Amino acid sequence: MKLRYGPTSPFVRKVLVVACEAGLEGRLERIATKVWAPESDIGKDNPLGKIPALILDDGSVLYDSPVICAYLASLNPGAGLVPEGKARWQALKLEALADGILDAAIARRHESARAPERQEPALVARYAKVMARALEALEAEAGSWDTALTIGQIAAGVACGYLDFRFGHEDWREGRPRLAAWYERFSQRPSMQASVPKE
Ligand SMILES: N[C@@H](CCC(=O)N[C@@H](CS)C(=O)NCC(=O)O)C(=O)O
Repeated sequence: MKLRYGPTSPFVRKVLVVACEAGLEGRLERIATKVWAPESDIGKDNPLGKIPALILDDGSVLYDSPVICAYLASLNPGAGLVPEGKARWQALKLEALADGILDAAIARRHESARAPERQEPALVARYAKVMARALEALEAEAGSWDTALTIGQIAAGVACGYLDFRFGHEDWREGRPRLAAWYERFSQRPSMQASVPKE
């Protein structure tokens, strides 16, 4: 399998952590991809022009990251990353929540990077509010995460890692002691240590 990859993308990182936790990392060949380069060919694999995209051995392509993660998890169901029954929907919902933090954080960075006269402060404030609210939702359940590892926790850990990487000037840990303590442990996992984002 080939992964259209970038070293700073949190969605790619989520896929890498899932692959590692499922014991599949050795089966992923990374293809470095610059999505923002005008000459980028990512569109031939993902019409949405985004990474990650996973090229399977039969040449077919999977995107976006929740689909790729579910696929990788299905190759090793014993790892339980996408559990069965009621726990499945809790795990997938948690993944959606954490991915939503990333969507808002990335949109906020793009908005903040515009020339000051072209920025929409109301939009930046809205993204910041979404991030804060979603972090509160993570804090509310982080105390129960030290049991079985799921795709939801992986996504939550990747979101926390992205905030450290791109929003280090804002302390997401402040007032969120359970999430902070959980992330302290989670970020030590070999899968997380092996995928720390690099500029
Ligand atoms: N929902 C997508 C989001 C992927 C995404 O936004 N990837 C970013 C890199 S972190 C990207 O490729 N952006 C290029 C663009 O938006 O055109 C997923 O989960 O895979």
